[in-house]
Amino acid sequence: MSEKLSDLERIKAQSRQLRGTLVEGLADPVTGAISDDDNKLLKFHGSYLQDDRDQRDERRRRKLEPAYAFMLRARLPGGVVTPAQWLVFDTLAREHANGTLRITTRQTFQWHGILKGDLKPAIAAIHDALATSIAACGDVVRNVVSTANPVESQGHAEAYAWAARLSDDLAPTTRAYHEIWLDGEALVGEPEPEPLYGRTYLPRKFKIGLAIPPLNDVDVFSQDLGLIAIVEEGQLRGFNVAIGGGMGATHGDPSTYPRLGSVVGFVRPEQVSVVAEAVVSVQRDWGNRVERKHARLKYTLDHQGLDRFIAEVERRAGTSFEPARPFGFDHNGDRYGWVEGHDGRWHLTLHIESGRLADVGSQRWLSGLREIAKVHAGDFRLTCNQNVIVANVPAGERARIDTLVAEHGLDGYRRHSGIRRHAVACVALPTCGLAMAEAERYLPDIVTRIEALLDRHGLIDAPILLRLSGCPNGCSRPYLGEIALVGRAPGRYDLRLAADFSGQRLNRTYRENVDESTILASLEPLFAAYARERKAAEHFGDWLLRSGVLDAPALAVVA
Ligand code: SRM
Ligand code: SF4
Repeated sequence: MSEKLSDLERIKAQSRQLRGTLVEGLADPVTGAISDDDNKLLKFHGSYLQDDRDQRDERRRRKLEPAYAFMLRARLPGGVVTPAQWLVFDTLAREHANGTLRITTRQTFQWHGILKGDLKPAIAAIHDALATSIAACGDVVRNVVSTANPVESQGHAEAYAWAARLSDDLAPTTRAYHEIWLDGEALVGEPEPEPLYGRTYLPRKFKIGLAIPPLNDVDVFSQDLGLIAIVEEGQLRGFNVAIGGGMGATHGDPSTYPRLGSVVGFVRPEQVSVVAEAVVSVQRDWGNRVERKHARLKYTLDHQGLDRFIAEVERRAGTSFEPARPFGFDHNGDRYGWVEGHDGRWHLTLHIESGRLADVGSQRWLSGLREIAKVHAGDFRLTCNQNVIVANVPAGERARIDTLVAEHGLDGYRRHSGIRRHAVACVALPTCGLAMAEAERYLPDIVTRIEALLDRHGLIDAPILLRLSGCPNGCSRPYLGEIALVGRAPGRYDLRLAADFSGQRLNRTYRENVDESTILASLEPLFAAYARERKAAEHFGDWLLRSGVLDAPALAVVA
């Protein structure tokens, strides 16, 4: 007897290419919500229903329905945003959402707190700005990420172009998005075919990221499909391909785990599209559609065997991988401040804590970037570390941008400690329905307390990667943090240590299910010893392994 498919497979199959009863549900004035089935389909359109968890108990007591609102996510390949788009997105944040713009760890924007009646105008506004939210969530190829500063050489610009092209090539083709959000003509008869995805799309989400060594700011080994650009003498020669990365896990279930992508070979630029499509299609056909917990590509590879998977990809692509080319990463963070591009234009990376652009006290980050967008003739780049680059600035415009940055309190990057500049936190409470503990809202406090310890040992400027996630799904890619906190329950986290500084080695659990005082008490002696014993330029994670604090070697990519 065959196993029962997951319920989502039924929902997708019956959805008429992602239509479901979304139109009817959105029009229902009795509730601020939509049905569970439609909510699952809505993800494919880049949105889903949440409720404000801070208000749950109070509203339950008052016998009110939860404080429902929608999260909306844009699809912005490579994180590139024009100033005109920025102004539209900013207006959307203030007029239809909760007054904030949230840069995600996949270099796009999320809006939170959109009421049901505002969702359609919000999506239409994104469309009018020549962007989209289709396939920003759901069992499809998501926003394709790429190194955020693709302007150091012609090769960098070409690599970014590949991110944009893959994003387009692998997007769903259903007209449902136009019908539901953009007043397109309603479907009559059978739904149109989806050549790549078919009726049931992929077994699970699928992520593609493109990195240009030595900068691994996209954490290329956490992607289902990672492309490592090989740029020689400024020219893009092709990509090393890494498959099967992923972060998500479930506490207490060893059949789920974070995994680094396996480097399987090199492809030339003209082979990239066909190979990417072959990887996606094999995962479509071989991925687990019974148990969603085991449906990501990483499990398909581990269950089917890497060699067998590669052979099938080569067969479908009609090409063979060449041996991987040498590459080296030295960093997976962002380079703050101004940097000059190959064409004489300048790029300013600003530190946006947890990616949340809001106006709070003297930190008027949302307004500041709006004012910059009004005068900026280049573009913006969102980064996978939740920061923003004001990109392509002529030398003569730098002073004007610097003034606006300072006026709005956006110049923290000049002053922040090493660990604060390298801290990433997922959204977690109050909007994330899966959060077990705080992350984004906890980051300022826990970093301040860790800074006090670092300062005591002369380490305030030491660059240390800190990642906070409110649950083991790992949206801040915590398994790649030199220090990471992974939420277990309110105020309790697993403390994980000893990833490297370039996203090529997973960390491991050092203390399980501990509170803040235990976290700080565990870190203090390690900082003291690191300050005493570290070699020149030795990173904290590497020292932790060399010193034997963590005895077994963590999983690492062999370059
Ligand atoms: Fe994530 C689910 C937020 C990047 C792994 N993630 C969620 C949801 C949608 C919760 C849900 O399903 O109910 C969160 C919405 C919270 C909210 O209120 O906004 C959420 N994920 C985020 C964002 C916004 C975190 C952030 O602080 O920036 C990131 C949005 C990315 C984007 O723009 O597309 C985000 N999520 C990631 C990453 C990092 C990455 O992709 O580089 C990961 C780990 C990499 C990976 O996928 O393996 C990640 N999110 C997950 C998972 C676990 C998937 C798994 O394989 O087990 C879930 C849960 C799920 O899919 O069932 C999840
Ligand atoms: Fe939510 Fe968990 Fe992702 Fe954080 S890691 S945003 S808590 S799903």
